[in-house]
Formats: sequence, structure tokens, C-alpha cells
Amino acid sequence: MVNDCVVKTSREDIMYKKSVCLAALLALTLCVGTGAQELGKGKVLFEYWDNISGTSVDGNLRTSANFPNNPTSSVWLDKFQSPSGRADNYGVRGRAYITPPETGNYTFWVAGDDNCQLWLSTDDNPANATMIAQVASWTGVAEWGKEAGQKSAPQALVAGQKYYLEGLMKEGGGGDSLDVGWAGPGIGDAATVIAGKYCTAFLRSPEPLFMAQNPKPADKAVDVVASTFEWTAGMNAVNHEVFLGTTPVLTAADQKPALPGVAMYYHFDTLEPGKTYYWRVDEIDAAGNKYPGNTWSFTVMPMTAHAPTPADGAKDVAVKPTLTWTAGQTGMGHVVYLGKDKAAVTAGDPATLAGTMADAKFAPAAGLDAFSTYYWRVDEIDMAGATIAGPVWTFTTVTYASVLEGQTTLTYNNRNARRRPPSVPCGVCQNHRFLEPMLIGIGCEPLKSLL
Ligand SMILES: [Ca+2]
Ligand SMILES: [Ca+2]
Repeated sequence: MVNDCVVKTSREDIMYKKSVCLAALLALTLCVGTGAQELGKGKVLFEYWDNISGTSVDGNLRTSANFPNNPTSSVWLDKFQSPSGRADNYGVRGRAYITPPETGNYTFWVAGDDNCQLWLSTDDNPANATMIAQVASWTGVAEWGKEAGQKSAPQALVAGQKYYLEGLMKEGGGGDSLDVGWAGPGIGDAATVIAGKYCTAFLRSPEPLFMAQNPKPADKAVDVVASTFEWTAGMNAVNHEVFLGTTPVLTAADQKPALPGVAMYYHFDTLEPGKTYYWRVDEIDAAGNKYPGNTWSFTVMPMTAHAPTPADGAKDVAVKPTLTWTAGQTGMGHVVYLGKDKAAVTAGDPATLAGTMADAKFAPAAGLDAFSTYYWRVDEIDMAGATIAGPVWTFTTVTYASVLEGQTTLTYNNRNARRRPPSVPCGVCQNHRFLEPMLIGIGCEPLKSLL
């Protein structure tokens, strides 16, 4: 069972007092009673690796950097069969302990599209598994008789014992499926997909399905102003412990206490604009087992203008740039200062005032001088007309001319050239005169007529 825990606050509370709902009472009610039986009983774990091309289990799936420990997604299913027609270019691994109903010889089959492998252990240890069947090309869904290798030799199993069973499939394109069947005492003579009642899902350590997943805002989100913090609850979770702090290592001191009552709200401390926070949700099942979550982070949107382009300290900026930034939380208008005198820009000297922009961008109409260091600043104006001064940023305009690959002519501008040395070496090949307008490109082809 998967449920979402929704954290809601009023908009006004966002930066100063944030409340976090740990679990809705409904979720609590739905989850109670599921923890008594053996974890994974009746289920098969299927792990999926997306965006891998090719059809070979060994050559494409096993060689993926994300295999075996970082699947794109995983799920418990009720039988040893992955849904057909799921996608293209993915790999899947099904893992379970099977418990035969009687003692005797069992025969196994694997079917699927594209290549498949089936591995059976002599006991419950995956390390003792050997490959007992495979699909070398592809078959239809539960098509057991297309290739000779799909069928295993008889396997002597003991009733009530657990045997680790693993099926793998690598899908390239077209149809896709993975089916694992068996026949034997208590099952019948015909190949039959292995039902969940003979299976117990393989548990990873830790088992991601028991952990809090899918944080919203997403992990490492920036400019967060969301009033809702959410995650997908771990399977079987009946309680949640939330931690919030300003360092990646969260300790008991960072745990948020629960409010009394059924709402189970937690209060976050003041969230400071511009600050990065770390949070974690530990899931607890009905038996009291705790599944610590991964540590996520988010950065609260600053009140000031931020994330400038060009970046602070940038070099070789074009002489006709468009300056952009991300507005502060409450910024409705943007007052831009720009100049070569850092002190004047810092002081907001009217001589450096470029104007008030409705959008978070400014393109100096007259262009800028090359070989120059500029300073700029954006003050945000909020709805009430208050000014929130921004930091002073800097950039340096182009310091050498470069030419586009294959370019044979350049335009020379005497007006600008008068203000500069008559000959400025190219920063790349040291043999170009300074040319205007500045051309940003790749390579540095000598233009012999201009040398
Ligand atoms: Ca497909
Ligand atoms: Ca296919």
C-alpha cells in the first residue's frame, strides 16, 4: 500500500512558521493491520532499469552503471510475471523466494521479449543460483515452447523450503514481457505462471519500498516557495518521523515533535530565505520497525535578486549582453544599476541607474565597452513599494577577438578602435588585430588580409 503524506501551510506562514503534516489519519487507518504477516509474503519484487538500449541481459543490462543496485523503479507484484507492453529500452529483474507445495521434481520455464534468463538457487541464498533456462531471442507472452532453452531440467525441491528464484529480461523495442512458469507436484503438468501464494518478495537492505520516497519539492530543489511538502509513504508505514536541519547530517536534535491530536502536524522552525535545508522522513511500520529515509535538501527562494546571467565573475562577456536574473520572492519590479565604478554601483549612485525593469532582464541599448570590468546590482521592489537591495555582481567584457570557424571577413569599426590600442593580440593565436564588433565564436582562423 502506498499513500502520500501531504504537508500544508498557509501562504503567510511559509517563511516563518512552517507546519508539516506527517501522516493523515486516513493513511494511518489504512495501514494498520498490514504488518503482522511475513514481509513480502505473496509478492515478487520487480526492479526496472529504464533508458538502456539493446536486447542482451549480459551485454546491455548487466553492464549498465545502475545495475544491480540502482533501478529506476521497483514494485511488488502478485505473480512471477512482469506486465507486457510496459515500454521500450529497459531491463527488468524479478526476485522472490519460492516455496514448493510438495516435495518432488519441478520443471521451470521462462518466456519473454526480448532476451531472458532464469536463475534458481539450491536454497535461499542468491549466491547459489545457477541459470536453468533462457530466451535467446524473444517469445510471446507466456509462450513456453518457442525455444528449447526456455525449459529447465527437472529440479528436485523440498516442500516448505525456500528457494531463491530470479528472472531477468532485456527489452529493446516492440513487444516486451517477462513470464516465469513452473510445473510439478501440487501445480500440475502444464507450465503455469508462478502464483504469488508460492512466493515471498526478495527484500533489499535497506528495502526502498519501505522508505519514504518522491519528495516534493524534489531533492535539491532551489527557489522553493511551495506551501506543501509531500512524500510518498513507505509501504506498510503507519507512522513517520520528520527531521529538518541546516546541515546534511541530521541528528535526534533535528527531529520535529508531533503536535497532539489526530492531525499529526509538525511545526518547522523559521525557514530563512536563501538558506539550504536538509530533511528526512523515517518510516515506521506496525511492528515498530524503523526505515530511515534518504536525506533530501531544498533551498528557500531568496528575497533578493539572484542567479545572475552572466554569472558573477564571468569573463569574455559580449559587449551587447542581455543581463538576466531570478527575481526575489516578492519582487514585482527591478531597479538596475550598472557601471564600471564598484563604489558607485554599491551606493546606488544615480549615474549608474539603468532603469526599472518590469521583467527580470536588461539589455543595455548602447552596448558596453570591451576590455572592461562592469559592476551591476538589481534591487527588488515588492508590492508595497519597499526596496530589497541585491548583491553587487561583476563581469568582464571580451578581451580578445575570435572568429567563427570558416569565417573569412570581419567588420572593422573605427569609432571603437580609437579608444583602444591599435593592435591587440588575439588571446588564442596572438596574431589578430583587435576588431569590432566583437565576435564570439570558436577557433581562431588567421585572416591574412587583416594581419
Ligand atoms: Ca516495448
Ligand atoms: Ca521487444
